[in-house]
Amino acid sequence: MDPKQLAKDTFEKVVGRIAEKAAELAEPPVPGAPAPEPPSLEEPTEPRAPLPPRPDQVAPAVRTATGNDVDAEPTVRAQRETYLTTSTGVRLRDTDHSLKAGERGPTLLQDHHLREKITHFDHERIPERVVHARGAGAHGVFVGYGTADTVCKAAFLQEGVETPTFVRFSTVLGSRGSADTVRDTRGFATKFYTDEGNFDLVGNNIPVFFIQDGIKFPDVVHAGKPHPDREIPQAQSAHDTFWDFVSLHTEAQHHTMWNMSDRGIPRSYRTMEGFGVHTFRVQNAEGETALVKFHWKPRLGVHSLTWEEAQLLGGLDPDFHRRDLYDAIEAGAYPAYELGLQVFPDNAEQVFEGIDLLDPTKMVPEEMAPVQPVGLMVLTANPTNFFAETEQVAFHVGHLVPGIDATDDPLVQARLFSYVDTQLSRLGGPNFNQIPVNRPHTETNDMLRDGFHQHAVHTGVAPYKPNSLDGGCPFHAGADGDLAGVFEHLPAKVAEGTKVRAQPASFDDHYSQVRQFWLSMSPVEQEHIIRAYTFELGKCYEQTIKERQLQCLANIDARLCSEVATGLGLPAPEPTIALQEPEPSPALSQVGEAWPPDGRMVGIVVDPDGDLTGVEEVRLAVFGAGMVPLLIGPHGGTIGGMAVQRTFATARSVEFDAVLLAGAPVPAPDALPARDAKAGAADTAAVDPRVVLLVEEAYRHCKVIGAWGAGETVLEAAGVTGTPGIVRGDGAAEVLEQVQEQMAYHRVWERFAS
Ligand code: HDE
Repeated sequence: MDPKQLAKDTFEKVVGRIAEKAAELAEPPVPGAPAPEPPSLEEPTEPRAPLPPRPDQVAPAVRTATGNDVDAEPTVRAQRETYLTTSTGVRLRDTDHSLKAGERGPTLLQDHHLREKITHFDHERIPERVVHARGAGAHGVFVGYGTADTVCKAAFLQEGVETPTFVRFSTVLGSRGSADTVRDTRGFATKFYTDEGNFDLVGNNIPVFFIQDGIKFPDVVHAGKPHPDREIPQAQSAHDTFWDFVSLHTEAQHHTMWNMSDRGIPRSYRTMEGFGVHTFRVQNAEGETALVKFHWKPRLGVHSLTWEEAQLLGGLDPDFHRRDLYDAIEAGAYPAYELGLQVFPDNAEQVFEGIDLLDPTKMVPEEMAPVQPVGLMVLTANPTNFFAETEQVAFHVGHLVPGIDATDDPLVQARLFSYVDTQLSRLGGPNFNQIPVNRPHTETNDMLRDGFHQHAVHTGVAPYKPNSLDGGCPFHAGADGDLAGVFEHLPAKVAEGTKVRAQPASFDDHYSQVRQFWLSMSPVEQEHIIRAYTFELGKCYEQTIKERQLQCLANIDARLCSEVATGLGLPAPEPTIALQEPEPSPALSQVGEAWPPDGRMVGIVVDPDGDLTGVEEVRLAVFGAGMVPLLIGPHGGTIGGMAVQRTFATARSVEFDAVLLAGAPVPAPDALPARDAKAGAADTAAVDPRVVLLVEEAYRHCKVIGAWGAGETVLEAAGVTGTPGIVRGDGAAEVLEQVQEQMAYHRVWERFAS
């Protein structure tokens, strides 16, 4: 069947099932909807059972520590008792006063409840991930198309097989509390709970990496993290140690170029590609092997923020990407990604068309090896508890299933060691695979015993092999001749050689693909890259580092180098290598294609005295088109019976993909500069100045703006008349239709100054 049709059918099948559940809801699922039972104003006097998870949430499946299926709802693990107890289930009468020797006397050591409460609190934090500390997770389902059968026998890729998944998106450099929209690489890690055991695809949103050998990972991370003396800057690459390293260690230049491009500031986790980066070896049912690279293609296309949006969001909504992911799922706009494979022959050299497949600083352009779709993942539910799921999920590149194996890429080889090692200290012992979110959905029999937080209650006496006391169990899988579902490393010839600390000569080319990326960008994207380098290097203190990086840019492209040099006030050096002229790869550019509007955020400015019928009409139409309407009014509560999601005080243009103007609201009572800095010229303005600012910014950030009736006067007040991406019309429906058409291109690209 045609892959496009397969993708459509799969998406509709999964989403249709959820839609049936959502139909049971009384209200459309606007993000931020109140809990099913509103809290009482007074402190409650009667106990009631804890509320169930919200409709958009699920918890990990209920499995025993050894992977056995338990026929129970995930809430069975939640606390149910309505009266306060100790952690050992003893009911308590008072948790507000410690036990003292007299009302004014000293606290007694005997007070177990006090000590239990405080001790547990003291240990609530675990070490954050050394990289990728900041993340957001979601549950999903993956459906195989069966198209991978010719190269890979993994069961989860077979046609129609549904596999539960858990995904964690992350930034790399920042601490747990850092902002989401910083310029950085993003992690895209997926755990597939397959029928053959867990498969983890622990990838990034950039197809190449900074280093070719895992032994350099601590170096690149130390360089990117805050300076060790003052611990600044947080979650940024715009500082001396980062540029010091990448300008000396020039194999990092390719990844750095991707970081400086719009890929470094994604609009949303929903509009991000994912890449397995390394080449993997796969095997089909006939035993034939091939080399592959994994790709995730977002259904909504690749889309990024502008740098100004990213910076504003860092202050206005540091949780922007998290919120966007949760809100989209809550609103029923389920993020979806197609899994694809680039397939290469498994030849002895492990080279494809001159590209060394073991060098993780190189990619294979899609024009040379098309990405072949093999399945679709839809993210269907938010986690119920951040810590239990998103924080405790433990990925590992070594979690492989039959038919998929790692290659000798020296980066993945080091990763195979690192992930277990880091979980040991992060999750406090070796039993982290027993944590609910990590438990496989297959039964385990691993002979691993004891250790901190052992949840399994093993029977038998012989967790060793060979044994006779437990009847020789567990038997080696396949001992009965049935090799189905048995994992074996795939046979691969190892080149004979001497023990060396060295790398192949093919790893020495650090620039040709960087230049190819640069040449593949549209003029707008090239402008963004020039500005990004100029900003980042402009934040460095050391002149030498800037000069050294300019030398690297000269080895990529003369114009790029000279424009950045001008911004830095430095001379542009000549290249030290002969520049190659690679074929551009159009697939690398984000500009030019049209994408479905699903889940895009549409801000609707409402004037209480304006066209409320039009607002109601357009709100439902936005929902109907799979987008999320957010009403922006002069005050909270409701207007014309419709809930207001944002006020002029709380809204900022950066969170919307398009803005609709349903009226021209006069300055609201709180449009006072002393209360809201955005309300600059309130005393003289005819329209609330915060609405004018919203429109000015939406215009500057090249978003589509639609207006009808009195709304058109706001366009005039903001001075944004008659240019591309401004839609005017007689009524709401007509305007929305055109707005939606233009939103398909993500931005009004023509509006960017060339
Ligand atoms: Fe990771 N990486 N990494 N990495 N990585 C970790 O594991 C490491 C690399 C990636 O959401 C750590 O559990 C080494 C490439 C993601 O939980 C740690 C090397 C790619 C995540 C670790 C690499 C990644 C991590 C930190 C060089 C893209 C977040 C906490 C050999 C293909 C997973 C943890 C999550 C996390 C080590 C390079 C992706 C320390 C040694 C290349 C998405 O084990």
